[in-house]
Amino acid sequence: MNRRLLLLTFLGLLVPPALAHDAKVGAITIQHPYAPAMPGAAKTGIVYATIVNRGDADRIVGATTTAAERVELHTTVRDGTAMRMRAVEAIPLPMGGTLALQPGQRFHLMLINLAKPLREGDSFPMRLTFEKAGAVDLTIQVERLKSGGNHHH
Ligand SMILES: [Cu+2]
Repeated sequence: MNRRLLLLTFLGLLVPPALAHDAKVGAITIQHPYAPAMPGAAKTGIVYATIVNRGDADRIVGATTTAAERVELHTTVRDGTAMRMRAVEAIPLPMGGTLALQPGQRFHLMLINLAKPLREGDSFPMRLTFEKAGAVDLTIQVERLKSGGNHHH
């Protein structure tokens, strides 16, 4: 490999756009973190991502962002015929497993009291903290949610 190609690789310029959005900390890869665009003046938002863990079990123990007053770790629980969200202290990440923080799945990240509405095309920073792997800084892209998502708020 010549020096120029090596340099480009190092700078990440050869990484396909779809992969450039991922973040890594230790054995954990955070794939495509995004927030659905919200209609009107919604004061809450959601952050989704797929988290792939090639190491030991870990837990998400917190998240912060400048885009909202606080971030809660949410689980969705069935309550009779309704689905309700509840804040939890941590979201478990199985050893060598994948955690889908996605519409219709068990866990997601909730943005409480947004600084401004989430509009398609915007992005904002978020720091996600794992109990063992530590903190990782993400860029969350605001995207229009694909059909099929039916998260209730
Ligand atoms: Cu929620």
